[in-house]
Amino acid sequence: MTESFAEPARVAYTFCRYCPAACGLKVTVQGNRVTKIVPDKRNPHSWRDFCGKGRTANRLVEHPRRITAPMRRVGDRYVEASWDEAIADIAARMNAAIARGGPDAVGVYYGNPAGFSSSNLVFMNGWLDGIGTNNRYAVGSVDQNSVHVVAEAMYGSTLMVLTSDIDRCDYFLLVGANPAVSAWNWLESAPGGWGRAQRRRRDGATVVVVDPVRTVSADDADIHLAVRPGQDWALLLAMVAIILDEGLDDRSAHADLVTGFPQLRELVAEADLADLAARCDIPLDRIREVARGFAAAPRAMVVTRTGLSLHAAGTIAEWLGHVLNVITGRIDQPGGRRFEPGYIDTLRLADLAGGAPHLSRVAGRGMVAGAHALAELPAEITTPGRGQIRAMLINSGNPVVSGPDGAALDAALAELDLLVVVDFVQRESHRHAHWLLPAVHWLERDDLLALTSGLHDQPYVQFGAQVVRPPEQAREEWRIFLDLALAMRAPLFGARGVNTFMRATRAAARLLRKPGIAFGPHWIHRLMIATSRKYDGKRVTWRKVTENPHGLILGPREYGHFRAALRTPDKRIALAPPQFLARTRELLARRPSAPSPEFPFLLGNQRRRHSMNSWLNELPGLHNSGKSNDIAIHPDDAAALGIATGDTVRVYSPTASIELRARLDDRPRRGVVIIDHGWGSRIFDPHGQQPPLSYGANRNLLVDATDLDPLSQTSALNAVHVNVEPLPSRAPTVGTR
Ligand SMILES: Nc1nc2c(c(=O)[nH]1)N[C@H]1C(S)=C(S)[C@@H](COP(=O)(O)OP(=O)(O)OC[C@H]3O[C@@H](n4cnc5c(=O)[nH]c(N)nc54)[C@H](O)[C@@H]3O)O[C@H]1N2
Ligand SMILES: Nc1nc2c(c(=O)[nH]1)N[C@H]1C(S)=C(S)[C@@H](COP(=O)(O)OP(=O)(O)OC[C@H]3O[C@@H](n4cnc5c(=O)[nH]c(N)nc54)[C@H](O)[C@@H]3O)O[C@H]1N2
Ligand code: SF4
Ligand SMILES: [Mo]
Repeated sequence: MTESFAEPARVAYTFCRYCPAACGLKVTVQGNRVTKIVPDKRNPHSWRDFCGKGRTANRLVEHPRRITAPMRRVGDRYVEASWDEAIADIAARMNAAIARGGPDAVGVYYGNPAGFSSSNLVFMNGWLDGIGTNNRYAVGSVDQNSVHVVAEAMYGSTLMVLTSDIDRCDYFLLVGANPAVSAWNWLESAPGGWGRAQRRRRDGATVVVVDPVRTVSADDADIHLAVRPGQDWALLLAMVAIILDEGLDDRSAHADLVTGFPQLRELVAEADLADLAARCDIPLDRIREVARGFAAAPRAMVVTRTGLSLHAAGTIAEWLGHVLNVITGRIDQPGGRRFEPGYIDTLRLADLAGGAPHLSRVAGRGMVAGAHALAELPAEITTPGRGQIRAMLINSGNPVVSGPDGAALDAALAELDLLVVVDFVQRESHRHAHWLLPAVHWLERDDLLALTSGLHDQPYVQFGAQVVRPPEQAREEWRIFLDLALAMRAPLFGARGVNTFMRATRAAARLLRKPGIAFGPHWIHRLMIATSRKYDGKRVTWRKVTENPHGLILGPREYGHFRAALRTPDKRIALAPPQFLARTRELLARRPSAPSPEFPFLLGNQRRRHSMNSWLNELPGLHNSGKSNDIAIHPDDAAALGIATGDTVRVYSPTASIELRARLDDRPRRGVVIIDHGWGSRIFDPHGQQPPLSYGANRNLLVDATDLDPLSQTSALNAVHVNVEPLPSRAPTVGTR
C-alpha cells in the first residue's frame, strides 16, 4: 500500500531508546513515515539530554540497506525467505547441533540495545532456559560487569545500583566519565545530569574530573586530575588511606551499616602513599587536596564510569569508589548516591532469574550477571569437545567491533555450522551469517520503561507506544524467541506447560479473531503495572500510564530504602570482600611496568556525541564534518615521531595493526593516544551486490582479549600498549572507504 502524503500529519509522544537517558520525543508522522523528531518538552523527567541521535532516529528506520525480510545465505549471496522457512531451518539446525554436542552447542551474544527493549531479554532468556545452554555471552563484559561484581559482593545483588542525587550535591568526584558527551548514564540515568551538575557548580559546588584526557567535561570542572590510564585504583586507594589516616570518615554514618572495616584499615595500612601517587602519576598534594575536599563537603558523591572499568584493575577501582562513598556517609543521603527502588522490584526478579553457577568449558571462569565474557567466545567456538558452540545467535550486537581482538572472533564465527543474526543491517560481526533476521526499531514497537525503573534518578514510568508500523516482515525479538522455542520444543523459561499455554493463547486469538489474546509483551507490561509499587498508598493503573504519553512522575525522590533493599544475609554492606582485598594486594605487589620501547604508548578511547558505540556512524545527518575516526596524539609526542596532523600512521600492538590519520591534540596526557571505538565496522548489502560501506578503523582489533580483569572478566579495552609510526604520504589502507 502506498502512503498518501495528503493524509494530515499527526504527532506522537515517545522516548528514545538509544541510551539510558531515554529522552522524551515529540514525533511528527505523515502516513506511516516519521517526518520530524524534536524533544518532548512536556516530558516531566527525561527530555533534557536530547541529541542528534534521537533527532535522526528515523534515518535508521529508513536505512537504505535495511533488512526487511528474513534472508538466507546461498553460496556467497543472500535470498529472501519466509518466516516459516527461517524458523523451521534454524530450529532444525540448532536441534541437530544439540543432538550432537548437548545444549551448550547453542550459543548467544547479546549487545547493548537488547537492554532497551522491555521484552527482548525476557524472552531470549526464556528460550535459552528452554534449551538449557550455558553459552550466554553479553556486552556487560566490555562495559559494566565491574558494577555487577561490586554490587553483588558489597550489597548482595548484581542489580543493586545507586543513582546520583545531583541537585543537592556539593562535591562531584567523576572518575572515568565524560558526561558532557555521553550523558549522565551507565547503570543509572540522571536526565540532563551534566547541566544539573553545572547548575550546582554555579551555586558553589566543586566538580572534579579524573581522566587521562582533558575532556570537554574537564573544561567545565574545577579540578582535573590527568590520571595514568588504568591506575584509578591507586588514586582512589590513596584517597581512602588519607581519609582514614586523618580521621575524616563519618563513623556515625557507617559504623552500624558495614562489616569489614578493620580489614579495610589493614589493607590501607599496607599501602604507601608515595608509591600510590607514583602509580597514578598525580602529585600527592593534589590527591590530599581532593580527598580532604571530598570528605569535608557537606554532600558529595563519587561517580564512576567506563573509563575506570574497562581496565585490568577496573573492579578494584569501582569498589574503591563505593568505599569512598560509604566511609564518608554518602549512601542513601541527600546529595549522595541514592537507592531508587523503582516501581518494579528488579532485585527480586533478578533473584528469581538466577540460574545455577556455571564455569566456562575452556577458561574455567564463572558467569557475571548470568553471562560469560566475550573474551572467551572465540575459544568456545573453536575448541573441540562436548559443549563446543556450533550454532550461534547474535542479538542486537556487534562484538567484532565493540569487543577485544575482533579478528579472532571474526575467524571463529566463520567456523560455525550456523550463525543467526537479529539486526536492522548486516554489520561487521554479521558477515558470516547464515540467516539475517529483520528487527523492529523502537519507533515501531511498544516498550514500557520498566526493567530499568530503579536506574532512573526519580520514580518514573513511561509507555512508549508504537509510532509507525514496521516493515511487514520485520519481527520483534520476543516473537522470534517464542517461535524458536516452540519449533525446537524447548520449554520456554525451562518450565513445563508454558509452551502449551502459549499455543493455546495463539489458537484462541485466531479463533476469536482477537490478536491481543495471543501471549505477548503486552501481558507482561500489564502484569508489571498491576503488581507495581504503591506511591502514596496508591498503585498506578494501566489506564493512567497509557493516558499519559509524556510520562509520569510517580512520587518524590525518597531516601531510606537502601537498608531494607540490601541483599546481604546480615543486611550490612560488606565493605572489604576478601576477593577484592586479595586482588588489591596482588596489584600492590606488582611493580608498575615501565613503558616498553617497542610499545611506548597507551591507547585510550573517547565517545562522540553523535556515535552510539559501533552504530549510527553511517547515517546521513550525523558526523557530516568527518565520518571517520583518527588518532589523537599529543603534539610533543608527535614531534618526536615526526608526525603532523593529516599524516597517515600505522598503529600497532602485539595483537594487530591498523592505519588511520593523525591529529595533533594537547588534550590527552603525554604518552596516551586516543582512537574512538566503534568505527571500521562494515555495512554490507545483502540485497544487492554493492560494496560494503565503511568509515574509519576498528581500534579494538589492537586489544589483546586475554589481558583482562580477573574479577569482572572485562578486557583492558582502554589501556592497550601500542606504537605509532608515520607512513609514506598516502591514504590509510585499512578500514577506510
Ligand atoms: N575500546 C572500547 N570498546 C568499547 C567501549 C569503550 O569505551 N572502549 N565501550 C563498550 C560499551 S560501554 C558497550 S555498551 C559496547 C557495545 O557493544 P555492542 O552492544 O556489542 O555493540 P553496538 O555497537 O552497541 O551494536 C549494537 C547492534 O545492535 C543493533 N541494534 C540496535 N537496536 C536494535 C534492536 O532494537 N534490535 C536488534 N535486534 N538490533 C538492534 C545495531 O544495529 C548494532 O548492530 O561496546 C564496548 N566497547
Ligand atoms: N554520545 C554517546 N553517548 C553514549 C554512548 C555513545 O556511544 N555515544 N554510549 C552509552 C553507553 S553504552 C555507555 S556505557 C555510557 C558510557 O559513559 P562514559 O563512561 O561517561 O563514556 P565516555 O564518554 O567514553 O567517557 C569515558 C571517559 O573515561 C576516560 N578514560 C579512559 N581511560 C581512563 C582511565 O584509565 N581512567 C580514567 N579515570 N578515565 C579514563 C576517557 O578519556 C573518557 O573521557 O555512555 C552512553 N552514552
Ligand atoms: S541518544 Fe540522545 S536523544 Fe537518545 S536517549 Fe540518548 S541522549 Fe537522549
Ligand atoms: Mo555501554
